[in-house]
Amino acid sequence: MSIEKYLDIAPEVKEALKAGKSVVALESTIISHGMPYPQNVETALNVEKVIRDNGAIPATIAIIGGRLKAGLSRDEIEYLGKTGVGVTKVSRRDLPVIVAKGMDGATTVATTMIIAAMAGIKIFATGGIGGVHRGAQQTFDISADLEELAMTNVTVVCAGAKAILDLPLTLEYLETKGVPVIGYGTKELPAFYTRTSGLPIDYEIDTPAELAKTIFVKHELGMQGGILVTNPIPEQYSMDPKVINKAIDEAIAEANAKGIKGKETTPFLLAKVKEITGGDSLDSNIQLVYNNAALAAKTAVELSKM
Ligand code: PSU
Ligand code: MN
Repeated sequence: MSIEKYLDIAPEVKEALKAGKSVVALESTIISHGMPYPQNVETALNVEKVIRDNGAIPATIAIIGGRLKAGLSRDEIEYLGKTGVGVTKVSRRDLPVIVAKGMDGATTVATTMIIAAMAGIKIFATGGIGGVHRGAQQTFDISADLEELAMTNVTVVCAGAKAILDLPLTLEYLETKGVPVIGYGTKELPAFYTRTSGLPIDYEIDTPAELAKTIFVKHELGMQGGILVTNPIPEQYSMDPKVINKAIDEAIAEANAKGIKGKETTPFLLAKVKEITGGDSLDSNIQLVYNNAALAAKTAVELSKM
């Protein structure tokens, strides 16, 4: 069986891959569940442009009518953004069911990595990853994104993780799973809305060429699994840590009071934080995605030279 039985690679993406040119994958849960309409669609289209401006071809990933898609049309992006949480959020465990049923799905970091790897795309840019939730000692709520980073050969460029998660435990988990965590221009884990969580990470890399070399070496060594690149939000868009941490604490208290669980937790917290900060957090969120897309594209360009 050829994977094309299930996977549609957009012609432009296919051509770039065939020619050994640089391609950057993008996720779709960030469009449907991570941001409100119409900013989500606007951001999804702009982020593709940022990737082009930096010399690579974008491939936004989703599931449409049961087809795995690497590269979406404008209409498909518009549809996912407008439908929002009405589209199924698809992580690893959901993927085969949604395909078998011929349904639509927005792909999380985990599922975007799976489909990117099937298509032969090595780098993926997003905002924040899922991780170990606060209170996971009781709830066992650990995002499938972390397991995926342990096994699937795709480099994920993010702005760290939101403090809706237990960041120290998220780093411990990644260490156990053997996932290299790299700070781009920093030795401290960025906390999404702010440039640092104060938590040390082992490796700092300062150029796209050096990042590409690390990806290349890992591949040549035949080591399975991803690499997590954490790229701090640009200074001018970073938020006041007091403001954002208070909003996050309130959001978590409300989620607990309402008994929010499972796959609803992350989207609930994202929406609540945005509501409490009156949209400021959304602006920061959008800007850091552009910043990650630019870095992923530059790294993909360097990687294509190797
Ligand atoms: N964190 C964010 N923004 C997001 C997500 C996480 O700051 O949009 C989305 C991503 O798609 C991520 C998913 O893969 O939530 C994680 O969900 P869960 O915690 O249910 O695994
Ligand atoms: Mn979860």
